[in-house]
Amino acid sequence: MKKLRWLHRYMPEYLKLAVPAWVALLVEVLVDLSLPTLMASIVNIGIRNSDTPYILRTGGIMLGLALFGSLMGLARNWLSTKVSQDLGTLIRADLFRKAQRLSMSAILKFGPSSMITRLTNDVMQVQNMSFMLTRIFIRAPLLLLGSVIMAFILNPGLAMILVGVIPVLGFLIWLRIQRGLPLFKKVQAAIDRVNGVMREYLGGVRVVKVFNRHRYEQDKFDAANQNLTGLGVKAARSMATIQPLMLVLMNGSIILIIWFGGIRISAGNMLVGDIIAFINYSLQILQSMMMVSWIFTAGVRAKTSGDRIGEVFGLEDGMPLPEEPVVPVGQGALEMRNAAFCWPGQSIPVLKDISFRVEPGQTVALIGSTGSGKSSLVNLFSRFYDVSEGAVLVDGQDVRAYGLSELRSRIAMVPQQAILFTGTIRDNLRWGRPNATEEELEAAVRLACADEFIPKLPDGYDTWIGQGGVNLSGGQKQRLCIARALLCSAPVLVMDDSTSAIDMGTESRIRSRLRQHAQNMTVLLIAQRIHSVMNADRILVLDEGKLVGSGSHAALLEDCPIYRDIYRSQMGLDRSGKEVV
Ligand code: TTP
Ligand code: MG
Repeated sequence: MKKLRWLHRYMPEYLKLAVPAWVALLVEVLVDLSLPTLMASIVNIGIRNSDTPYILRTGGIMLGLALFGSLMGLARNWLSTKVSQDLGTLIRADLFRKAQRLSMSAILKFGPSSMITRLTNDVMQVQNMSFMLTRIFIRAPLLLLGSVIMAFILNPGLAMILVGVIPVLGFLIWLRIQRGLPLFKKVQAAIDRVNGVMREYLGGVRVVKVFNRHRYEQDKFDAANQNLTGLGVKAARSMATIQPLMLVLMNGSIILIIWFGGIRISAGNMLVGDIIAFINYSLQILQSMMMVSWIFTAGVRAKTSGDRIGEVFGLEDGMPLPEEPVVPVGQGALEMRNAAFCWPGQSIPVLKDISFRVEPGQTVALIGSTGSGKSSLVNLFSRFYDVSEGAVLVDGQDVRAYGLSELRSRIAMVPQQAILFTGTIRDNLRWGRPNATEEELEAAVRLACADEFIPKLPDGYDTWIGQGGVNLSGGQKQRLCIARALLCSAPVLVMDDSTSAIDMGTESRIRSRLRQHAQNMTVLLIAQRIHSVMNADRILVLDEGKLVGSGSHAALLEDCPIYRDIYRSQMGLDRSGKEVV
Protein backbone atom coordinates (compact mmCIF):
# COMPACT_ATOMS: atom_id res chain seq x y z
CA MET A 1 0.00 0.00 0.00
CA LYS A 2 3.02 2.25 0.43
CA LYS A 3 3.24 2.63 -3.32
CA LEU A 4 -0.31 4.00 -3.40
CA ARG A 5 0.52 6.89 -1.12
CA TRP A 6 0.53 9.26 -4.08
CA LEU A 7 -3.26 8.90 -4.22
CA HIS A 8 -3.65 10.77 -0.94
CA ARG A 9 -3.10 14.13 -2.53
CA TYR A 10 -6.15 13.64 -4.74
CA MET A 11 -8.42 12.72 -1.87
CA PRO A 12 -9.73 16.22 -0.96
CA GLU A 13 -10.70 16.90 -4.56
CA TYR A 14 -12.16 13.41 -4.95
CA LEU A 15 -14.17 13.49 -1.74
CA LYS A 16 -15.83 16.78 -2.68
CA LEU A 17 -18.00 14.97 -5.20
CA ALA A 18 -17.64 11.43 -3.89
CA VAL A 19 -19.29 12.20 -0.54
CA PRO A 20 -22.52 13.53 -2.12
CA ALA A 21 -22.45 10.47 -4.38
CA TRP A 22 -22.23 8.22 -1.34
CA VAL A 23 -25.10 10.04 0.37
CA ALA A 24 -27.28 9.46 -2.68
CA LEU A 25 -26.15 5.85 -2.67
CA LEU A 26 -27.10 5.47 0.98
CA VAL A 27 -30.63 6.65 0.25
CA GLU A 28 -30.81 4.19 -2.61
CA VAL A 29 -29.73 1.33 -0.39
CA LEU A 30 -32.26 2.25 2.28
CA VAL A 31 -34.98 2.21 -0.36
CA ASP A 32 -33.79 -1.16 -1.64
CA LEU A 33 -33.79 -2.55 1.87
CA SER A 34 -37.26 -1.34 2.76
CA LEU A 35 -39.01 -2.69 -0.33
CA PRO A 36 -39.03 -6.47 0.51
CA THR A 37 -40.38 -5.80 4.04
CA LEU A 38 -43.15 -3.62 2.63
CA MET A 39 -43.92 -6.37 0.19
CA ALA A 40 -44.05 -8.92 2.99
CA SER A 41 -46.59 -6.76 4.78
CA ILE A 42 -48.74 -6.57 1.64
CA VAL A 43 -48.77 -10.38 1.50
CA ASN A 44 -49.06 -11.00 5.22
CA ILE A 45 -51.62 -8.29 6.06
CA GLY A 46 -53.19 -7.00 2.86
CA ILE A 47 -53.69 -10.22 0.93
CA ARG A 48 -54.33 -12.38 3.97
CA ASN A 49 -57.12 -10.07 5.21
CA SER A 50 -58.26 -9.12 1.68
CA ASP A 51 -57.64 -5.48 2.71
CA THR A 52 -57.50 -3.74 -0.70
CA PRO A 53 -57.00 -0.17 0.61
CA TYR A 54 -54.00 -1.43 2.64
CA ILE A 55 -52.56 -3.11 -0.44
CA LEU A 56 -53.02 0.05 -2.52
CA ARG A 57 -51.59 2.32 0.16
CA THR A 58 -48.53 0.18 0.78
CA GLY A 59 -48.11 -0.36 -2.95
CA GLY A 60 -48.24 3.40 -3.44
CA ILE A 61 -45.56 3.92 -0.81
CA MET A 62 -43.40 1.30 -2.51
CA LEU A 63 -43.83 3.02 -5.86
CA GLY A 64 -42.98 6.42 -4.40
CA LEU A 65 -39.91 5.04 -2.67
CA ALA A 66 -38.77 3.30 -5.84
CA LEU A 67 -39.13 6.52 -7.83
CA PHE A 68 -37.22 8.50 -5.24
CA GLY A 69 -34.53 5.80 -5.23
CA SER A 70 -34.19 6.06 -9.03
CA LEU A 71 -33.82 9.82 -8.84
CA MET A 72 -31.03 9.38 -6.33
CA GLY A 73 -29.52 6.80 -8.65
CA LEU A 74 -29.48 9.31 -11.48
CA ALA A 75 -27.79 11.96 -9.36
CA ARG A 76 -25.27 9.45 -8.10
CA ASN A 77 -24.46 8.31 -11.60
CA TRP A 78 -23.82 11.86 -12.73
CA LEU A 79 -21.59 12.50 -9.73
CA SER A 80 -19.58 9.29 -10.12
CA THR A 81 -18.91 9.89 -13.80
CA LYS A 82 -17.79 13.44 -13.12
CA VAL A 83 -15.61 12.60 -10.15
CA SER A 84 -13.80 9.73 -11.83
CA GLN A 85 -13.18 11.63 -15.07
CA ASP A 86 -11.87 14.59 -13.10
CA LEU A 87 -9.59 12.33 -11.11
CA GLY A 88 -8.16 10.82 -14.30
CA THR A 89 -7.54 14.27 -15.76
CA LEU A 90 -5.74 15.45 -12.63
CA ILE A 91 -3.51 12.39 -12.43
CA ARG A 92 -2.59 12.59 -16.10
CA ALA A 93 -1.74 16.26 -15.80
CA ASP A 94 0.45 15.60 -12.77
CA LEU A 95 2.16 12.64 -14.43
CA PHE A 96 3.01 14.77 -17.43
CA ARG A 97 4.31 17.53 -15.20
CA LYS A 98 6.37 14.98 -13.31
CA ALA A 99 7.75 13.56 -16.56
CA GLN A 100 8.91 17.05 -17.48
CA ARG A 101 10.77 17.45 -14.22
CA LEU A 102 12.57 14.13 -14.53
CA SER A 103 16.16 13.95 -15.56
CA MET A 104 17.11 12.14 -18.77
CA SER A 105 18.30 9.09 -16.89
CA ALA A 106 15.09 8.87 -14.84
CA ILE A 107 12.94 8.96 -17.97
CA LEU A 108 15.01 6.18 -19.48
CA LYS A 109 14.39 4.00 -16.43
CA PHE A 110 10.97 2.82 -17.69
CA GLY A 111 11.37 3.86 -21.32
CA PRO A 112 8.98 5.97 -23.38
CA SER A 113 6.46 3.21 -24.17
CA SER A 114 5.97 2.28 -20.58
CA MET A 115 5.66 5.93 -19.64
CA ILE A 116 2.91 6.32 -22.22
CA THR A 117 1.04 3.24 -20.98
CA ARG A 118 1.31 4.53 -17.47
CA LEU A 119 -0.09 7.89 -18.44
CA THR A 120 -2.99 6.45 -20.45
CA ASN A 121 -4.01 2.89 -19.70
CA ASP A 122 -2.90 2.77 -16.09
CA VAL A 123 -4.64 6.02 -15.27
CA MET A 124 -7.74 4.61 -16.94
CA GLN A 125 -7.70 1.63 -14.60
CA VAL A 126 -7.50 3.89 -11.57
CA GLN A 127 -10.27 6.01 -13.05
CA ASN A 128 -12.46 2.91 -13.49
CA MET A 129 -11.86 1.92 -9.92
CA SER A 130 -12.80 5.35 -8.63
CA PHE A 131 -15.99 5.15 -10.70
CA MET A 132 -16.80 1.78 -9.16
CA LEU A 133 -16.05 3.15 -5.72
CA THR A 134 -18.69 5.83 -5.98
CA ARG A 135 -21.16 3.53 -7.66
CA ILE A 136 -21.05 0.29 -5.81
CA PHE A 137 -18.40 0.22 -3.16
CA ILE A 138 -20.54 1.66 -0.35
CA ARG A 139 -23.68 0.15 -1.75
CA ALA A 140 -22.45 -3.43 -1.69
CA PRO A 141 -21.40 -3.67 1.97
CA LEU A 142 -24.42 -1.67 3.11
CA LEU A 143 -26.79 -3.80 1.14
CA LEU A 144 -25.07 -6.90 2.43
CA LEU A 145 -25.18 -5.84 6.04
CA GLY A 146 -28.72 -4.44 5.82
CA SER A 147 -30.02 -7.56 4.12
CA VAL A 148 -28.45 -9.83 6.74
CA ILE A 149 -29.97 -7.74 9.54
CA MET A 150 -33.39 -7.69 7.90
CA ALA A 151 -33.17 -11.44 7.33
CA PHE A 152 -32.34 -11.92 11.03
CA ILE A 153 -35.31 -9.80 12.04
CA LEU A 154 -37.58 -11.85 9.80
CA ASN A 155 -36.32 -15.23 10.92
CA PRO A 156 -33.05 -15.81 12.83
CA GLY A 157 -33.12 -19.57 12.23
CA LEU A 158 -33.20 -19.28 8.45
CA ALA A 159 -30.74 -16.38 8.53
CA MET A 160 -28.12 -18.78 9.88
CA ILE A 161 -27.99 -20.38 6.42
CA LEU A 162 -26.85 -17.03 5.00
CA VAL A 163 -24.37 -16.50 7.80
CA GLY A 164 -22.84 -19.84 6.88
CA VAL A 165 -22.55 -19.07 3.17
CA ILE A 166 -21.16 -15.52 3.25
CA PRO A 167 -17.70 -16.35 4.72
CA VAL A 168 -17.27 -19.11 2.11
CA LEU A 169 -18.02 -16.59 -0.61
CA GLY A 170 -15.63 -14.10 0.96
CA PHE A 171 -12.90 -16.72 0.99
CA LEU A 172 -13.49 -17.48 -2.69
CA ILE A 173 -13.10 -13.83 -3.57
CA TRP A 174 -9.92 -13.53 -1.55
CA LEU A 175 -8.48 -16.61 -3.25
CA ARG A 176 -9.09 -15.14 -6.70
CA ILE A 177 -7.46 -11.86 -5.80
CA GLN A 178 -4.34 -13.66 -4.70
CA ARG A 179 -4.15 -15.30 -8.11
CA GLY A 180 -5.20 -12.22 -10.04
CA LEU A 181 -2.75 -9.65 -8.73
CA PRO A 182 0.46 -11.01 -10.28
CA LEU A 183 -1.38 -11.76 -13.52
CA PHE A 184 -2.59 -8.21 -13.96
CA LYS A 185 0.89 -6.93 -13.32
CA LYS A 186 2.01 -9.04 -16.27
CA VAL A 187 -0.88 -7.75 -18.38
CA GLN A 188 0.20 -4.14 -17.90
CA ALA A 189 3.80 -5.03 -18.75
CA ALA A 190 2.52 -6.75 -21.90
CA ILE A 191 0.68 -3.57 -22.89
CA ASP A 192 3.99 -1.75 -22.48
CA ARG A 193 5.58 -4.16 -24.93
CA VAL A 194 2.82 -3.83 -27.54
CA ASN A 195 3.17 -0.05 -27.31
CA GLY A 196 6.93 -0.42 -27.55
CA VAL A 197 6.82 -2.44 -30.77
CA MET A 198 4.35 -0.02 -32.32
CA ARG A 199 6.43 2.98 -31.30
CA GLU A 200 9.62 1.50 -32.65
CA TYR A 201 7.92 0.62 -35.91
CA LEU A 202 6.46 4.09 -36.35
CA GLY A 203 9.76 5.71 -35.45
CA GLY A 204 11.71 3.64 -37.93
CA VAL A 205 9.09 3.17 -40.60
CA ARG A 206 11.37 4.29 -43.42
CA VAL A 207 14.09 1.85 -42.44
CA VAL A 208 11.56 -0.96 -42.19
CA LYS A 209 10.40 -0.17 -45.72
CA VAL A 210 13.90 0.11 -47.13
CA PHE A 211 14.97 -3.22 -45.71
CA ASN A 212 11.61 -4.83 -46.45
CA ARG A 213 11.31 -5.96 -42.88
CA HIS A 214 7.52 -5.85 -42.77
CA ARG A 215 7.23 -9.56 -42.14
CA TYR A 216 9.70 -9.37 -39.28
CA GLU A 217 7.99 -6.37 -37.72
CA GLN A 218 4.59 -8.01 -38.16
CA ASP A 219 5.84 -11.15 -36.42
CA LYS A 220 7.33 -9.09 -33.63
CA PHE A 221 4.04 -7.29 -33.16
CA ASP A 222 2.03 -10.50 -33.37
CA ALA A 223 4.18 -12.06 -30.69
CA ALA A 224 3.71 -9.11 -28.36
CA ASN A 225 0.02 -8.97 -29.17
CA GLN A 226 -0.52 -12.71 -28.63
CA ASN A 227 1.33 -12.47 -25.38
CA LEU A 228 -0.98 -9.69 -24.25
CA THR A 229 -4.06 -11.65 -25.33
CA GLY A 230 -2.88 -14.78 -23.55
CA LEU A 231 -2.17 -12.99 -20.33
CA GLY A 232 -5.37 -10.95 -20.54
CA VAL A 233 -7.46 -14.07 -21.04
CA LYS A 234 -5.68 -15.87 -18.24
CA ALA A 235 -6.17 -12.98 -15.84
CA ALA A 236 -9.79 -12.47 -16.80
CA ARG A 237 -10.45 -16.20 -16.49
CA SER A 238 -8.96 -16.36 -13.05
CA MET A 239 -11.35 -13.61 -11.98
CA ALA A 240 -14.32 -14.91 -13.97
CA THR A 241 -14.52 -18.20 -12.08
CA ILE A 242 -15.72 -16.31 -9.00
CA GLN A 243 -19.08 -15.46 -10.42
CA PRO A 244 -20.38 -18.94 -11.32
CA LEU A 245 -19.09 -20.34 -8.04
CA MET A 246 -20.92 -17.62 -6.17
CA LEU A 247 -24.08 -18.24 -8.14
CA VAL A 248 -24.00 -21.95 -7.34
CA LEU A 249 -23.47 -21.27 -3.66
CA MET A 250 -26.13 -18.61 -3.38
CA ASN A 251 -28.73 -20.51 -5.38
CA GLY A 252 -27.95 -23.54 -3.22
CA SER A 253 -28.68 -21.52 -0.14
CA ILE A 254 -31.94 -20.22 -1.62
CA ILE A 255 -32.99 -23.84 -2.16
CA LEU A 256 -32.20 -24.50 1.48
CA ILE A 257 -34.20 -21.42 2.53
CA ILE A 258 -37.23 -22.52 0.53
CA TRP A 259 -36.86 -26.05 1.88
CA PHE A 260 -36.63 -25.11 5.55
CA GLY A 261 -39.02 -22.18 5.11
CA GLY A 262 -41.56 -24.55 3.59
CA ILE A 263 -41.30 -26.82 6.63
CA ARG A 264 -41.85 -23.82 8.90
CA ILE A 265 -44.85 -22.60 6.97
CA SER A 266 -46.46 -26.06 7.10
CA ALA A 267 -45.85 -26.11 10.84
CA GLY A 268 -47.44 -22.64 11.04
CA ASN A 269 -44.27 -21.00 12.37
CA MET A 270 -43.76 -18.63 9.45
CA LEU A 271 -45.85 -16.52 7.07
CA VAL A 272 -45.69 -16.83 3.27
CA GLY A 273 -44.92 -13.11 2.89
CA ASP A 274 -41.90 -13.49 5.16
CA ILE A 275 -40.50 -16.24 2.93
CA ILE A 276 -40.90 -14.01 -0.14
CA ALA A 277 -39.17 -11.16 1.65
CA PHE A 278 -36.48 -13.52 2.89
CA ILE A 279 -35.72 -14.73 -0.61
CA ASN A 280 -35.61 -11.14 -1.78
CA TYR A 281 -33.03 -10.29 0.86
CA SER A 282 -31.02 -13.37 -0.08
CA LEU A 283 -31.01 -12.20 -3.67
CA GLN A 284 -29.82 -8.79 -2.58
CA ILE A 285 -27.03 -10.43 -0.62
CA LEU A 286 -26.09 -12.37 -3.74
CA GLN A 287 -26.17 -9.19 -5.77
CA SER A 288 -24.00 -7.34 -3.32
CA MET A 289 -21.49 -10.17 -3.16
CA MET A 290 -21.31 -10.03 -6.95
CA MET A 291 -20.65 -6.35 -6.73
CA VAL A 292 -17.93 -6.99 -4.22
CA SER A 293 -16.34 -9.45 -6.63
CA TRP A 294 -16.50 -6.92 -9.49
CA ILE A 295 -15.02 -4.24 -7.38
CA PHE A 296 -12.23 -6.50 -6.32
CA THR A 297 -11.50 -7.40 -9.93
CA ALA A 298 -11.35 -3.72 -10.79
CA GLY A 299 -9.45 -3.16 -7.56
CA VAL A 300 -6.79 -5.72 -8.44
CA ARG A 301 -6.22 -4.06 -11.81
CA ALA A 302 -6.28 -0.62 -10.28
CA LYS A 303 -3.82 -1.63 -7.59
CA THR A 304 -1.37 -2.91 -10.22
CA SER A 305 -1.81 0.26 -12.24
CA GLY A 306 -1.72 2.46 -9.15
CA ASP A 307 1.62 0.92 -8.21
CA ARG A 308 2.96 1.60 -11.68
CA ILE A 309 1.83 5.22 -11.52
CA GLY A 310 3.32 5.44 -8.03
CA GLU A 311 6.65 4.27 -9.44
CA VAL A 312 6.71 7.25 -11.77
CA PHE A 313 5.74 9.67 -9.01
CA GLY A 314 8.37 8.03 -6.83
CA LEU A 315 11.24 8.74 -9.24
CA GLU A 316 13.71 11.26 -8.01
CA ASP A 317 13.06 14.64 -9.54
CA GLY A 318 15.70 15.77 -12.01
CA MET A 319 18.97 16.75 -10.47
CA PRO A 320 19.79 18.18 -7.10
CA LEU A 321 19.15 21.90 -7.43
CA PRO A 322 20.78 24.67 -5.42
CA GLU A 323 18.78 26.20 -2.58
CA GLU A 324 19.74 29.68 -3.63
CA PRO A 325 20.57 29.66 -7.31
CA VAL A 326 23.19 32.08 -8.59
CA VAL A 327 21.97 34.62 -11.13
CA PRO A 328 24.03 34.21 -14.31
CA VAL A 329 26.15 37.21 -15.27
CA GLY A 330 28.76 37.31 -18.01
CA GLN A 331 29.12 37.04 -21.74
CA GLY A 332 29.17 33.29 -22.01
CA ALA A 333 32.50 31.77 -20.98
CA LEU A 334 32.67 27.98 -20.87
CA GLU A 335 35.10 25.92 -18.89
CA MET A 336 35.79 22.36 -17.81
CA ARG A 337 38.11 21.52 -14.96
CA ASN A 338 39.34 17.94 -14.77
CA ALA A 339 35.88 16.78 -15.75
CA ALA A 340 35.10 13.07 -15.99
CA PHE A 341 31.77 11.57 -16.98
CA CYS A 342 30.15 8.18 -16.80
CA TRP A 343 26.80 7.37 -18.37
CA PRO A 344 24.30 6.48 -15.66
CA GLY A 345 24.51 2.79 -14.89
CA GLN A 346 27.90 2.33 -16.50
CA SER A 347 31.24 2.13 -14.79
CA ILE A 348 33.65 3.05 -17.56
CA PRO A 349 33.97 6.82 -17.97
CA VAL A 350 33.39 8.14 -21.51
CA LEU A 351 35.16 11.39 -20.67
CA LYS A 352 38.36 11.54 -18.67
CA ASP A 353 40.14 14.46 -17.08
CA ILE A 354 38.96 17.13 -19.50
CA SER A 355 40.14 20.69 -18.92
CA PHE A 356 39.70 23.61 -21.30
CA ARG A 357 38.32 27.11 -21.41
CA VAL A 358 36.36 29.01 -24.03
CA GLU A 359 36.47 32.78 -23.71
CA PRO A 360 33.36 34.84 -24.44
CA GLY A 361 32.98 35.51 -28.15
CA GLN A 362 35.38 32.75 -29.17
CA THR A 363 34.55 29.99 -31.59
CA VAL A 364 35.98 26.69 -30.45
CA ALA A 365 35.59 23.51 -32.44
CA LEU A 366 35.57 19.99 -31.15
CA ILE A 367 36.65 17.19 -33.44
CA GLY A 368 37.16 13.50 -32.85
CA SER A 369 36.18 10.14 -34.22
CA THR A 370 32.67 8.84 -33.74
CA GLY A 371 32.03 7.64 -30.21
CA SER A 372 34.88 9.70 -28.81
CA GLY A 373 32.48 11.51 -26.45
CA LYS A 374 31.84 14.83 -28.18
CA SER A 375 28.09 14.85 -27.63
CA SER A 376 28.53 13.64 -24.08
CA LEU A 377 30.87 16.54 -23.46
CA VAL A 378 28.57 19.30 -24.68
CA ASN A 379 25.59 17.80 -22.83
CA LEU A 380 27.39 18.62 -19.61
CA PHE A 381 27.22 22.38 -20.20
CA SER A 382 23.44 22.36 -20.36
CA ARG A 383 23.49 20.01 -17.38
CA PHE A 384 21.53 17.22 -19.00
CA TYR A 385 23.79 15.08 -16.89
CA ASP A 386 26.22 15.81 -14.09
CA VAL A 387 29.93 15.14 -14.16
CA SER A 388 31.18 12.28 -12.03
CA GLU A 389 34.40 14.13 -11.23
CA GLY A 390 35.69 17.65 -11.69
CA ALA A 391 33.55 20.63 -12.60
CA VAL A 392 31.79 22.28 -15.52
CA LEU A 393 31.60 26.06 -15.41
CA VAL A 394 29.56 28.60 -17.30
CA ASP A 395 30.57 32.22 -16.81
CA GLY A 396 32.90 31.25 -14.01
CA GLN A 397 30.24 29.48 -11.94
CA ASP A 398 29.72 25.76 -11.52
CA VAL A 399 26.66 24.76 -13.57
CA ARG A 400 25.29 23.15 -10.43
CA ALA A 401 25.00 26.58 -8.80
CA TYR A 402 22.45 27.88 -11.34
CA GLY A 403 18.77 27.24 -11.64
CA LEU A 404 18.25 24.81 -14.53
CA SER A 405 16.14 27.10 -16.70
CA GLU A 406 18.47 30.07 -16.13
CA LEU A 407 21.42 27.93 -17.14
CA ARG A 408 19.72 26.46 -20.18
CA SER A 409 18.45 29.78 -21.41
CA ARG A 410 22.10 30.87 -21.63
CA ILE A 411 23.04 28.04 -23.92
CA ALA A 412 21.31 27.68 -27.24
CA MET A 413 21.74 24.16 -28.43
CA VAL A 414 21.52 22.59 -31.85
CA PRO A 415 21.32 18.92 -30.96
CA GLN A 416 22.94 16.23 -33.05
CA GLN A 417 19.56 14.85 -34.04
CA ALA A 418 17.53 17.50 -35.81
CA ILE A 419 14.31 17.23 -33.85
CA LEU A 420 11.31 19.31 -34.85
CA PHE A 421 7.80 19.25 -33.48
CA THR A 422 4.37 19.06 -35.01
CA GLY A 423 3.30 22.56 -36.00
CA THR A 424 4.22 25.22 -38.51
CA ILE A 425 7.81 26.25 -39.31
CA ARG A 426 7.14 29.52 -37.52
CA ASP A 427 5.97 27.70 -34.36
CA ASN A 428 9.07 25.56 -34.41
CA LEU A 429 11.43 28.49 -34.83
CA ARG A 430 9.80 30.38 -31.99
CA TRP A 431 10.36 27.56 -29.53
CA GLY A 432 13.17 29.22 -27.69
CA ARG A 433 11.59 32.69 -27.73
CA PRO A 434 7.85 32.75 -28.36
CA ASN A 435 7.69 36.56 -28.39
CA ALA A 436 10.39 37.06 -31.04
CA THR A 437 9.41 39.60 -33.67
CA GLU A 438 9.06 38.76 -37.33
CA GLU A 439 12.29 40.68 -38.11
CA GLU A 440 14.25 38.73 -35.50
CA LEU A 441 12.81 35.53 -36.89
CA GLU A 442 13.86 36.37 -40.42
CA ALA A 443 17.31 37.45 -39.28
CA ALA A 444 17.89 34.10 -37.57
CA VAL A 445 16.59 32.28 -40.62
CA ARG A 446 19.03 34.23 -42.85
CA LEU A 447 21.97 33.41 -40.60
CA ALA A 448 21.15 29.72 -40.84
CA CYS A 449 20.73 29.97 -44.63
CA ALA A 450 17.19 28.67 -44.18
CA ASP A 451 15.94 31.63 -46.23
CA GLU A 452 17.13 29.65 -49.22
CA PHE A 453 14.33 27.09 -48.96
CA ILE A 454 11.57 28.33 -46.65
CA PRO A 455 10.03 30.73 -49.23
CA LYS A 456 9.96 27.89 -51.75
CA LEU A 457 7.84 25.69 -49.49
CA PRO A 458 4.11 25.63 -50.32
CA ASP A 459 3.08 27.80 -47.36
CA GLY A 460 6.40 29.44 -46.53
CA TYR A 461 6.70 30.02 -42.82
CA ASP A 462 3.26 28.53 -42.27
CA THR A 463 4.18 25.18 -43.80
CA TRP A 464 2.98 22.44 -41.52
CA ILE A 465 5.66 20.10 -40.24
CA GLY A 466 4.63 16.56 -39.38
CA GLN A 467 5.79 14.80 -36.24
CA GLY A 468 9.60 14.75 -36.13
CA GLY A 469 9.78 16.90 -39.26
CA VAL A 470 9.06 14.03 -41.63
CA ASN A 471 8.28 16.22 -44.63
CA LEU A 472 11.64 18.01 -44.70
CA SER A 473 15.05 16.91 -45.88
CA GLY A 474 17.85 16.29 -43.40
CA GLY A 475 19.68 19.47 -44.36
CA GLN A 476 16.49 21.53 -44.22
CA LYS A 477 15.76 20.22 -40.75
CA GLN A 478 19.29 21.00 -39.60
CA ARG A 479 19.06 24.56 -40.89
CA LEU A 480 15.76 25.07 -39.08
CA CYS A 481 17.30 23.74 -35.89
CA ILE A 482 20.19 26.19 -36.25
CA ALA A 483 17.79 29.07 -36.84
CA ARG A 484 15.72 27.99 -33.86
CA ALA A 485 18.80 28.05 -31.63
CA LEU A 486 19.96 31.41 -33.01
CA LEU A 487 16.58 32.96 -32.31
CA CYS A 488 17.05 32.25 -28.59
CA SER A 489 19.76 34.92 -28.71
CA ALA A 490 21.61 33.20 -25.89
CA PRO A 491 25.24 34.18 -25.31
CA VAL A 492 26.44 30.64 -26.03
CA LEU A 493 25.68 28.55 -29.09
CA VAL A 494 26.45 24.84 -29.08
CA MET A 495 26.26 23.09 -32.43
CA ASP A 496 26.52 19.32 -32.20
CA ASP A 497 27.45 18.12 -35.65
CA SER A 498 24.57 20.20 -36.91
CA THR A 499 25.80 20.75 -40.43
CA SER A 500 26.49 17.10 -41.24
CA ALA A 501 23.64 16.93 -43.76
CA ILE A 502 24.31 20.35 -45.28
CA ASP A 503 26.46 20.64 -48.39
CA MET A 504 29.86 22.27 -47.98
CA GLY A 505 28.96 25.43 -49.88
CA THR A 506 25.92 26.18 -47.76
CA GLU A 507 27.84 25.24 -44.65
CA SER A 508 30.58 27.73 -45.34
CA ARG A 509 27.95 30.38 -46.07
CA ILE A 510 26.37 29.72 -42.67
CA ARG A 511 29.80 29.96 -41.05
CA SER A 512 30.66 33.26 -42.68
CA ARG A 513 27.25 34.77 -41.88
CA LEU A 514 27.66 33.68 -38.27
CA ARG A 515 31.13 35.24 -38.17
CA GLN A 516 29.77 38.52 -39.48
CA HIS A 517 26.57 38.85 -37.52
CA ALA A 518 27.12 36.98 -34.33
CA GLN A 519 30.62 38.03 -33.29
CA ASN A 520 29.71 38.34 -29.62
CA MET A 521 28.40 34.83 -29.39
CA THR A 522 30.52 32.09 -27.86
CA VAL A 523 30.31 29.13 -30.19
CA LEU A 524 31.18 25.55 -29.37
CA LEU A 525 31.08 23.62 -32.58
CA ILE A 526 31.27 19.89 -33.01
CA ALA A 527 32.07 18.57 -36.42
CA GLN A 528 33.43 15.52 -38.17
CA ARG A 529 34.82 17.39 -41.17
CA ILE A 530 38.12 19.21 -40.97
CA HIS A 531 36.62 21.81 -43.31
CA SER A 532 34.04 22.72 -40.72
CA VAL A 533 36.55 23.31 -37.95
CA MET A 534 39.58 24.73 -39.75
CA ASN A 535 38.64 28.36 -39.25
CA ALA A 536 37.71 28.14 -35.59
CA ASP A 537 39.71 30.22 -33.10
CA ARG A 538 40.78 27.00 -31.50
CA ILE A 539 40.27 23.33 -32.15
CA LEU A 540 40.01 20.69 -29.45
CA VAL A 541 40.76 17.11 -30.41
CA LEU A 542 38.97 14.39 -28.51
CA ASP A 543 40.05 10.78 -28.64
CA GLU A 544 38.41 8.02 -26.62
CA GLY A 545 37.17 10.49 -24.04
CA LYS A 546 40.51 12.26 -23.61
CA LEU A 547 41.51 15.68 -24.82
CA VAL A 548 44.58 14.97 -26.94
CA GLY A 549 45.09 18.29 -28.66
CA SER A 550 44.20 21.94 -28.51
CA GLY A 551 45.28 24.75 -30.79
CA SER A 552 44.88 26.25 -34.22
CA HIS A 553 44.63 24.15 -37.36
CA ALA A 554 48.24 24.85 -38.26
CA ALA A 555 49.56 24.14 -34.79
CA LEU A 556 47.64 20.88 -34.52
CA LEU A 557 48.88 19.71 -37.88
CA GLU A 558 52.35 20.22 -36.47
CA ASP A 559 52.05 18.48 -33.15
CA CYS A 560 48.87 16.42 -32.83
CA PRO A 561 49.23 13.04 -34.57
CA ILE A 562 45.53 12.20 -34.20
CA TYR A 563 44.49 15.49 -35.82
CA ARG A 564 47.02 14.90 -38.55
CA ASP A 565 45.51 11.47 -39.21
CA ILE A 566 42.00 12.89 -39.43
CA TYR A 567 43.26 15.59 -41.79
CA ARG A 568 45.10 13.18 -44.01
CA SER A 569 42.26 10.70 -44.24
CA GLN A 570 39.84 13.46 -45.19
CA MET A 571 42.17 15.03 -47.73
CA GLY A 572 42.76 11.65 -49.29
CA LEU A 573 46.45 11.59 -48.29
CA ASP A 574 48.31 8.69 -46.76
CA ARG A 575 50.57 8.96 -43.73
CA SER A 576 53.51 10.22 -45.69
CA GLY A 577 51.37 12.96 -47.21
CA LYS A 578 51.03 11.33 -50.66
CA GLU A 579 47.65 11.30 -52.34
CA VAL A 580 45.85 7.97 -52.05
CA VAL A 581 44.41 6.62 -55.28
P1 TTP B 1 28.96 10.26 -27.80
O1 TTP B 1 29.32 11.30 -26.83
O2 TTP B 1 27.58 10.26 -28.34
O3 TTP B 1 30.02 10.23 -28.97
P2 TTP B 1 30.23 11.28 -30.13
O4 TTP B 1 29.24 12.37 -30.05
O5 TTP B 1 31.66 11.66 -30.09
O6 TTP B 1 29.98 10.41 -31.41
P3 TTP B 1 29.33 10.84 -32.79
O7 TTP B 1 30.37 11.57 -33.57
O8 TTP B 1 28.98 9.56 -33.44
O9 TTP B 1 28.14 11.68 -32.49
O10 TTP B 1 29.20 8.83 -27.15
C1 TTP B 1 30.34 8.54 -26.39
C2 TTP B 1 30.18 7.19 -25.74
O11 TTP B 1 29.08 7.24 -24.85
C3 TTP B 1 29.92 6.07 -26.71
O12 TTP B 1 30.84 5.04 -26.41
C4 TTP B 1 28.54 5.61 -26.41
C5 TTP B 1 28.28 6.11 -25.03
N1 TTP B 1 26.87 6.50 -24.84
C6 TTP B 1 26.09 5.85 -23.90
O13 TTP B 1 26.53 4.96 -23.22
N2 TTP B 1 24.78 6.26 -23.72
C7 TTP B 1 24.24 7.27 -24.48
O14 TTP B 1 23.06 7.61 -24.29
C8 TTP B 1 25.07 7.92 -25.46
C9 TTP B 1 24.54 9.05 -26.31
C10 TTP B 1 26.37 7.51 -25.60
MG1 MG C 1 27.68 12.94 -31.09
